[in-house]
Amino acid sequence: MNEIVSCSVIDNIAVVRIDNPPVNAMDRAVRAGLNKTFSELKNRSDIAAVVLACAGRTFVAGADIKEFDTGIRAPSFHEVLQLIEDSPRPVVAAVHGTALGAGTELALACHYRVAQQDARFGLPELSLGIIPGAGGTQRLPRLIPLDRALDMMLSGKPLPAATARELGLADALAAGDVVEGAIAFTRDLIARGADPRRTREQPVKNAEKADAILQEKRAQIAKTMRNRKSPLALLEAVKAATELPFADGLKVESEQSRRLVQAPEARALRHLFFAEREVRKIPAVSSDEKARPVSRVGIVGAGTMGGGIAMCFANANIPVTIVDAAQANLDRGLATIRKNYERSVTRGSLKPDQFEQRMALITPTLDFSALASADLVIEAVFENMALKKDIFGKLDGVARPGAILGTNTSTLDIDEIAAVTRRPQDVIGLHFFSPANVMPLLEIVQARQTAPDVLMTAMDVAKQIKKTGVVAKVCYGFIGNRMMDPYAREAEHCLLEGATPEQVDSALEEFGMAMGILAVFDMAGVDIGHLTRVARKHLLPDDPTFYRCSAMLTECGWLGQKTGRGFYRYDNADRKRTPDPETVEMFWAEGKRLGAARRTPDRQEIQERCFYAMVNEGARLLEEGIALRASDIDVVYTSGYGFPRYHGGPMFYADTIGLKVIRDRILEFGRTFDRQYWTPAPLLELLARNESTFDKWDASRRA
Ligand code: T1G
Repeated sequence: MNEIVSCSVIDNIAVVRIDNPPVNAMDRAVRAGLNKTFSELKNRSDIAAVVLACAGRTFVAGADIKEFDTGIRAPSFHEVLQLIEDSPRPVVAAVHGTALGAGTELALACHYRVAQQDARFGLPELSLGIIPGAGGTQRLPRLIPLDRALDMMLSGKPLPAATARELGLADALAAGDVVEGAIAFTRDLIARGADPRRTREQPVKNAEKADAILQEKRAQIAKTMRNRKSPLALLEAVKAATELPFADGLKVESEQSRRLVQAPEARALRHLFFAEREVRKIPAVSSDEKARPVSRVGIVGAGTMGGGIAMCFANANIPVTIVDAAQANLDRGLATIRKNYERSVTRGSLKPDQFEQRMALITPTLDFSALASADLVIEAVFENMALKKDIFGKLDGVARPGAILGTNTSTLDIDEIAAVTRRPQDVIGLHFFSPANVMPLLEIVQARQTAPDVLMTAMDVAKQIKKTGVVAKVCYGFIGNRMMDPYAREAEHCLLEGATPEQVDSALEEFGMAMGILAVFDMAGVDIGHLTRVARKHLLPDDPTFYRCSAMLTECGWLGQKTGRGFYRYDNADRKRTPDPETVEMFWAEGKRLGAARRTPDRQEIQERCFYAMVNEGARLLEEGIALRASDIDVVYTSGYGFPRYHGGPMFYADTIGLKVIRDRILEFGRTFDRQYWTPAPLLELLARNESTFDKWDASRRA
């Protein structure tokens, strides 16, 4: 077993190496090892300088996030970083991979930094609901301009090495091995008699503009990071850097960090960090299962979804053949793809040569047999079972043996689709979310006969195309849409009782949802949901108020943005929603006719009815085995449905409210509304009675 922190000497240069796989997280063992090593080095007169490097794939990628819940034991970050910064001889950081969080802070405490050309520096702590807690808020603005330092910490976006070099965060770039590059750089320092250059002794760059810069960032936070505490705490710490001596500024940073680390926002974001890695672990698939290679992909259907899915693969440098029955559809589909890429080029997120390279990877054709060489074919045609069955029947004859056949259906029974083929073991659901080239969520739906290696291949493909793949079993709506049903049912029912669409949506948006569900329906088309309910009317509750508002709007042809009115009016070119008194009156009159009690529910009740109905359905999904874990449901909702990450997802949020509170409130709603909707799911009842949580339920199944 390698030493976690080792030291070797080359000539008169000490090379300190951290080796703590998988990402060299700066846990207690690393901190203790650095403490011991640098305590010894400071007394070694034979050492003229030190290079600090990491083994493996990356320089330190942060603190050990698991330690936040167990407590950061001595030696502290500050103790270790101060010891390094106080080193009597120059210390040079050799940075490769992704130096994130404490990794960048460790590099900042060194006197010089040499970066591999493809290395990146980052301070993503805000994505965990905390702020850099190892001096980053105090040292970074002493090396790079204040506004750039704030942008880096507020966005959490990694800084490429070349930019770091331009800004003064890195002193040199290494084209080859970064340790060799750092040693050469260090030799030159020694030859020049260079002293340690302590970051803490540098002045904050353009501190004179601090007030104006902080003011601008405060306004930016108010607009783009509402309801969050960590961004404002970050500004406080950086403000201290511009006004106070280093040691005092460090105290402000530590105080702000302490307040945040156990706050609900940070706990929720830490939960999601691990949940988004847990989703890849599929108990039914043994780790020695081998994924099938996927190097060529076929898409059936050149509509919005088919085109967006094709872009996902082209973006991952995977050739994709897109088939449609009509040339006009292919032309329109390719034109849309081209327009999407052109927009990215205009925005600067895509280079022109990349645009052409990606377009060249997409081959449109009317010839269905062109799919014969694909390793994976994804059907993305209209939501019609007969059409999908026809396509899978044809695919069965055309696709090569071993090819995986995916369907992008969001509502139809995948077992039924698989049954028309002679290879049901190769059939799987791949439910993308519109716009498919943007939304990170991919529901991977395991049909009854889907083979384990097909499931594993789908998870690998998800990672290849940078999607968050979550496994679901077959049921109506899988995980996301199934839980959307009761959530939106309550939103619409509030309208029959006297609430307005604006009251309902603003209650949901004040909770933190990216968009109120009624505005979402107007954007997607009110008729879309209505038609799926008409198609499965025989499965729906016998309740005339059930989604009655969507039905009325569809009957009137008021389908939302595409017709200029739906739950709201959209009279302006910017498609901004405005209240529509006529539809509100129509809903209220219908509610009266159907006997819905006139109640005008307040913000808290709207939130409780919508979210508790969602959570209750989530508990049912867990009981039925449709979702593997409660944390998987949280990933679905924060990746694909605009659920605020700082609440951790519906199931984590339910745990913070308390399952007993939710169960009791559901029973109260059962006494006020239709009991068929307000019966606590057995799992919710059980956990509430045992004063347990969904998180503990997950843990019990991992054990
Ligand atoms: N702590 C603990 N475990 C971590 C970890 C971390 N910082 N980073 C990764 N892991 C685990 C991860 O759970 C997974 O485990 C395995 O490593 C591979 O990760 C004081 C307070 C570095 C870009 O936010 O962004 O420093 O599932 O699957 O896709 O101011 O990991 O295999 O058991 O993600 O190649 C700041 C978090 C911390 C960086 C690599 N740092 N990590 O991505 O692999 S706060 C971060 C990442 C901080 C200081 C503050 C990514 C990665 P398992 P992976 P990857």
